[in-house]
Amino acid sequence: MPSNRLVVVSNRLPVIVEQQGQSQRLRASTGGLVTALTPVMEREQGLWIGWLGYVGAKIDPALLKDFARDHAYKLKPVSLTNEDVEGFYHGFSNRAVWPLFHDLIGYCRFELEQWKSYDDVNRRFAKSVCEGLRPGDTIWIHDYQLMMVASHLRRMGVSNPIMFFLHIPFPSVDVFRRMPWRNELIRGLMEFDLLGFQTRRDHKNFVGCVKAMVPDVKISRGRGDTQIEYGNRTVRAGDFPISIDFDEFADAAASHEVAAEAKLFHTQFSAKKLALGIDRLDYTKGIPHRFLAFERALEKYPELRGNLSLFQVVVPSRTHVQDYQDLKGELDRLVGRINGWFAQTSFRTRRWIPIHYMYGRLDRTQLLACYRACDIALITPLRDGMNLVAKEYCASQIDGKGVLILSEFAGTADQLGKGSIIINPYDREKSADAIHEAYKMSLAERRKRMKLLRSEVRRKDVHQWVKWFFEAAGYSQQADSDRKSSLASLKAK
Ligand code: GDG
Repeated sequence: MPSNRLVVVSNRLPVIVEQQGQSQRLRASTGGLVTALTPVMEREQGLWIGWLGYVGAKIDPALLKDFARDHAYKLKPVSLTNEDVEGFYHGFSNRAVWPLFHDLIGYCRFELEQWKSYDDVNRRFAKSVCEGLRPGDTIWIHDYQLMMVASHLRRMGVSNPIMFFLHIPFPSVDVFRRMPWRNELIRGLMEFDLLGFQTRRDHKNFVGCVKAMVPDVKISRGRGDTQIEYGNRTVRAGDFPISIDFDEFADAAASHEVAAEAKLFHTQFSAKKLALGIDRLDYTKGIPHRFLAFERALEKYPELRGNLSLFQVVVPSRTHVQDYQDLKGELDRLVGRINGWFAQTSFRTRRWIPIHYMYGRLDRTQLLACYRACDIALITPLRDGMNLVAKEYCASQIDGKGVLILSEFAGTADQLGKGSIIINPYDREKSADAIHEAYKMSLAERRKRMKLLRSEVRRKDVHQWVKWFFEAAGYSQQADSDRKSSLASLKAK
């Protein structure tokens, strides 16, 4: 075991428990954080602490043992009650922090009981970290559900290095001030040693909030990071845009299996070209705005009718929350209206359907096939920390023919602004023009742009992200030779 063990803490563990009659099975889950951290945890043989995602029956300990053997790192579940899930998760995390940090103040509900539940669950996560913590361990806490964990750890006497990475945006001081417990939160964040944000803007917003709300701090800018002297400690903040495993996506997209699926996929549509949208069901992703822009493009540019379809996958998410149920209803209505209208006006191209809408989840081969087969990707969130789908689309475009339309409010736009067509998702007219521009773009121009995009994603992949973050944290990763020998000894056991 490495002496400087990495302890990752996130709301959810990277697995889903499947109940099969009396027995249980662990399946690796998907999503931004898991995709990014799994290779790191395997390499570091770390410990991952989090919630299993369900209330009730306990997990079979043998399953956790098997997991550690097969994956070279360990899982430690934190249990939550129904009240915790309601107050901490559906409540404060998803009805206060999530909309506020995405600048969507109208969706915020601030409830004292939910804040108390959030703080209490954060304390219990901290307690779970403390049990079995070793002096050399480095703790890395992830995301907006766990912003108070460091302050509880410090109260419990933990002096180990504690790092934090925020996967969603950090709002400006004017927005953050709306939070009734803003002082508690900002001071809670000041108990981390290093805070990582997705973009420069998020990093600057955080520093702006500290300046405005925390008295007696001394702030100085270092090379790329900010140092904040706070009491007898120095807190550092920086920006580290998260990424994907480029080679893994590119290699998998080139496989025979994906190529065959991509070919089959395209033949199922009568349209010459396909635009793709893939999002979790979330009001931050701007899906209704996208549908309206697509509708406007079809109205304004008749040549698109019969020739371009939008394939939109919406992955069910937070379905307990009323705002998400409302969004689902709105999407159903919009698709029905747009498809119904164009079926009436395009009698001769009846086989053509403007929006193919799937409410569900694709398996990995299907996901990669979509990335390969679709001529245009519409990544148009109202606000997004980063958006890994944009990077995955580029990595999977091994023929280099696709066009990326990207919202200026996605964190990815900082890096991929050059090769993509940048839009403001609130501007329906210009978004419609962008769809038309992407549709008629020459092959040479598409190839030139996609080459640029792919080289940017390749250069700054997830391994680079981890390296930058660890360098800033002063955490030394296991050397490759140590890693291979310990993996070999693990497998031999
Ligand atoms: C948060 C932040 C930030 C999606 N549909 C399917 C599927 N996915 C996978 C994608 C991708 C992941 O889920 C989605 O990642 P995003 O980054 O786009 O979005 P969030 O889930 O909101 O993630 C975000 C991220 O954290 C990382 O820091 O970028 O801004 O909000 O990996 O591939 N996977 C499969 N089928 C699907 O239908 N198999």
